[in-house]
Amino acid sequence: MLKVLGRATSSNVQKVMWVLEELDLAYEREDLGGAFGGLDTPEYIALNPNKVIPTLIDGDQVFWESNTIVRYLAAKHDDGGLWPSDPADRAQADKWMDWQLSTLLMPWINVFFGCYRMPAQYQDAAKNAAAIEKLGKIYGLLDRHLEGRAYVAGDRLTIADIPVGMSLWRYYQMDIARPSMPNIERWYATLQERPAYRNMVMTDFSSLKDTLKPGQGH
Ligand SMILES: N[C@@H](CCC(=O)N[C@@H](CS)C(=O)NCC(=O)O)C(=O)O
Repeated sequence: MLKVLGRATSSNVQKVMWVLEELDLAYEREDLGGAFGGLDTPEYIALNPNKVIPTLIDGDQVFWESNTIVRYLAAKHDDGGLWPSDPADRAQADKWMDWQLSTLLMPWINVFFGCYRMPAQYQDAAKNAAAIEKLGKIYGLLDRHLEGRAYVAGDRLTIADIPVGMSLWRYYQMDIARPSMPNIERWYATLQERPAYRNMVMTDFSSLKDTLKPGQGH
């Protein structure tokens, strides 16, 4: 059976869990990382030398990097569905997964860590305001892309929706200023109707609040 190593509150674990549930695959998950610890053991480092989560074990194969795991599960279990078969369609989807890592991730982390995980008394208001504005502009690019599109890479859910879609739940839960983004809001509403998204992404992450110390995070 597929085995996922990583706590359910991890945003990167959530991408994997969303796909597993979306495809109705049998799996087990073990809590590791965060307050659970366990990433520094020789056993875990042998599986994932980066000492981060998630790690996926499928028989004698071990995978890490959440977007890679999303691609692997989609390619193996949903060719033509979550995994676009046509190379051009697949590259169009793939680019939004790379965009999440290369462009969206750090601004998203700066806001999530700066405004939510850092206790209020240590927050830097000016830095947070700049980070929130920057993140809104980056999401604006995705909002313009979604004009006339039901999903990120066309008319159905694909791998393209998973990393960026995952990021929205926390973005819209935080008490921050957000620009009006009608296309993202429409798409986000459709994601929220999916049981897999509701069960795996729209979950309580309050255990992460106020968990950083000054100097951590940015
Ligand atoms: N690029 C990696 C990043 C993994 C990562 O940074 N995971 C975080 C959780 S979201 C982690 O392991 N943090 C340490 C911890 O949870 O203890 C991926 O996408 O899988």
